Amino acid sequence: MTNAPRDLPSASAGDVTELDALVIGAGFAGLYQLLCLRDRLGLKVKALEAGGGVGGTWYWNRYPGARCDSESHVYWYTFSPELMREWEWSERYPGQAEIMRYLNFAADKFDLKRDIQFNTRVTSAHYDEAANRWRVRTEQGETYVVKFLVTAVGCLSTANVPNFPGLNDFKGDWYHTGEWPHEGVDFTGKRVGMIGTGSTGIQAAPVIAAQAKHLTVFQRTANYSVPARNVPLKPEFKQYVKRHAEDIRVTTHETLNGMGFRIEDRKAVETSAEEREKIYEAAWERGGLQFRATFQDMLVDKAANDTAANFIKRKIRTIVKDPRTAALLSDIDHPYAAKRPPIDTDYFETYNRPNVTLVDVKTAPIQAITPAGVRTAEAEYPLDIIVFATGFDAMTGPMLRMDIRGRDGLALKDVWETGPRNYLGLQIAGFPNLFTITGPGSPSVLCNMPVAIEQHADWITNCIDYMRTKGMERIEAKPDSVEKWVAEVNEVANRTLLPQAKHSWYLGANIPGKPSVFMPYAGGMVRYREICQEVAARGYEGFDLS
Ligand code: N01
Repeated sequence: MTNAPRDLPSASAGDVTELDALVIGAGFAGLYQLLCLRDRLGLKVKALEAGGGVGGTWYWNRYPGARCDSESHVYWYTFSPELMREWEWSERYPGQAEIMRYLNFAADKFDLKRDIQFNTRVTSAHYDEAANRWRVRTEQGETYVVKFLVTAVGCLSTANVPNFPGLNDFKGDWYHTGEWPHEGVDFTGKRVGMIGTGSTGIQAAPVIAAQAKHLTVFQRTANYSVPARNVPLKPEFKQYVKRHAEDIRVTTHETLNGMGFRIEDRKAVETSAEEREKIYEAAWERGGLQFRATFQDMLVDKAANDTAANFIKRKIRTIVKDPRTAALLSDIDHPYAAKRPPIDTDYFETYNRPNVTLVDVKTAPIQAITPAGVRTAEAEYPLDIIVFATGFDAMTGPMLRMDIRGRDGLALKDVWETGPRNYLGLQIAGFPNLFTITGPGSPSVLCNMPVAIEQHADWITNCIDYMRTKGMERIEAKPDSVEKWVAEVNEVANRTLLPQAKHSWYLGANIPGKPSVFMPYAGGMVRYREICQEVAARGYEGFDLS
């Protein structure tokens, strides 16, 4: 690393600070982008972060049971062999607290915190065409004037609390999992209600149930889940990871979703029922997202997918003892993995506890939060604590909650009124010099995130470096490149079963009024990386450079 500039002063209300570049966010993406621009390019750059520390998603999502579903040996930065040698994960899947330790370790190792301003939420970013600068304002009233603006705001950072009438009158306490109190929540002796059975609810329920007097889970859409089979890592495996860190990195660049395992070449529909059962059984025992990789036709052929779906439904009915609860949990309306597939520790087993009740809010929806608890169309459930595991305004939400305006005052919320529109998921026409990391239109949430993040941050860094070398000041996606890319994103999604999960946040369907558009690029990380490389090699084809 070279060219680290001097310490930058921190700004206060009314201050105007001029920089080469500004990064919004200090999670996995923001930290690495800051490092690239500061230490590789020697730019005058800062990151602004709404949280009180680094971590992004992991800073906010401290709910009980919060753990990553990528295995730890692929859930880290790979840009620094030294960092890979120095860090050692303790479990198969890293938990929230350990990920926070890791990100702090990385931030300290590369001395990043001195260029991050914490507790600083960006409210607006307006492009001034005459000056070719972005004017970025914060909640505290500071202004940053910068040439390049990079959003590293995460895909799942805008908490969705459904607009139930009466929430303000609830006499107990309520929390959204994505904005969990740092001091934790004591469930001892409490009647807890949890709304939502996505990845979060599925992780939280067993941990809450173990402590609470009673847990009532309000389920609208039943969900698949496969055991994670988390374990402490053995010393031999830790040694293996150290010795093979580079090979593992290469593998994550060769696999469809940036994971450490490959999708099997066989087809479920061409495998005998007996053989399939053995394969699924072995995958169930091994645990984790690898279940999805057992057959190559699982996400493209409904008949193939049905074989996996039926296997999991049978498992649920075997595990859950009460037949009515088992029926509700296994009445799943979408193909397996068409929604983000959760992995769990004792989720279905939790329903065998005497202190856990499942309430179906599909047939009898939640009508209101009352002072005493939750009222559905059928009954009222008295509660001391309500946990909203109700997800996020995903992918576009974090961008649209800032007032972003491009050339001629063009508002991003208008450009994206019918769904996100960009080129390569990296740039929006009409918004020069604004880069977005792992937003819509890129593999992002369909990929192991650190892999997607490093690819984006490296591409952006190389692009800015190229512009500097060529003496160029401005880069902007061409409108026709955006048209073609949006069509490509739709087309590749439609070749899969993914758009068939109608309630999925991939489609924005969880937010009332949000346009129903499949947001991430489903063509796979390998193909996406190639496209981005080709575009760069052809002098940033599809962009206007001036
Ligand atoms: O959110 P979700 P999440 N009334 O949107 C329900 C990542 N993640 O926080 O399906 C009643 O998936 C909603 O019901 P329905 C991962 O990418 C990763 O769980 O809309 N219910 C659903 O059950 C994941 O996909 C990890 O019918 C309502 C739930 O709330 C993403 O984050 C761990 C409702 C929301 O599920 C989001 O997961 C955790 C209403 N009005 C999260 N509104 C790991 O790495 C919503 N729901 C392991």
